[in-house]
Amino acid sequence: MTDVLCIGEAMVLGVGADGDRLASAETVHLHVAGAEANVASGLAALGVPVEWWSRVGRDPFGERVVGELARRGVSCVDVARDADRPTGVYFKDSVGSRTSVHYYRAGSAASAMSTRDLPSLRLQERRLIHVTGITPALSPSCDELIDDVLSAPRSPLVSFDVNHRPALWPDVATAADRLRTLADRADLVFVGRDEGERLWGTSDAEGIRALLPSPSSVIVKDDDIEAVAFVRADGERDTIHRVPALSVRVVETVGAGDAFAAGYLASWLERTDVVQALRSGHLSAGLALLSASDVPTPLDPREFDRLRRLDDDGWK
Ligand code: KDG
Repeated sequence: MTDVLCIGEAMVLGVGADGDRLASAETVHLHVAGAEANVASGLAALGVPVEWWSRVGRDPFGERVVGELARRGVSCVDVARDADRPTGVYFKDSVGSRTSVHYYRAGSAASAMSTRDLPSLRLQERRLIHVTGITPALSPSCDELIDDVLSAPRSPLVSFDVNHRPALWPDVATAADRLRTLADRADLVFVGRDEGERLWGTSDAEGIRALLPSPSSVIVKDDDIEAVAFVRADGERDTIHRVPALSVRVVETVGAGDAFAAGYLASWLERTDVVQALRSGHLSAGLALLSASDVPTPLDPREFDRLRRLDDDGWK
């Protein structure tokens, strides 16, 4: 049993070869992606023992998802196989620097995740559970599952990445209300300034923190500019930490947020200071930006450790 459990749908991802548009590509490369599985992969790459749980179809794509995640070092021991529903699929289509996302996941095996699955997940025996705002949008039973995970009496801490995916919600107002309620029940929240603007009409880091007052940590990301962490120890006021992002030659942006969460959480589990955790987040996100798939280009863990420990001058 691992200390960390990531719960959420993973899919097979298709991308046109050589950046070709899907409308005309003759070759499509297949990868495995899904926000929570991406975080699990990022954690495993940094040496953190981690399990991923979801439901997949009893089909070749389900096999591919589980096989690929296991190859990345993620434990998939209890993943449920569903003979009646397929594994979800999605495609990314890149046109210049813009990427559009096309989902084929309605009615997928993962959309049948429910509170009936909870007993087998042994939440109380974990140190950290990671979930995202994608799962509650997949189906009412998925929403109920995440609600229960966030309401469980806490010995495990729960981290929640807001991950607003407009295509999965009926409208912004529904998403705004639900995602704020769920996020405010987590212990640690990741949210982008752009999401704050879209959902709650504020892109200001302090304003977003004010809307999510309960979590002990709220990390507000501002793309390639910086990340700000609001961290509160019991009963105390927030301490605020800001770390600038790295500038890299971007290949593709999808998955960078998950990589950031993985980097941050890996450091946080080691109880490093907050600045180092933010730097780990940026490093991991930077490596994901260099990759056309949704997960970071691997880096030797010792080199990763050296980079995140650089002093302020070295970091800039
Ligand atoms: O954060 C990246 C994810 O969005 C991607 O891997 C696919 O899980 C996914 C989703 O629902 O968009």
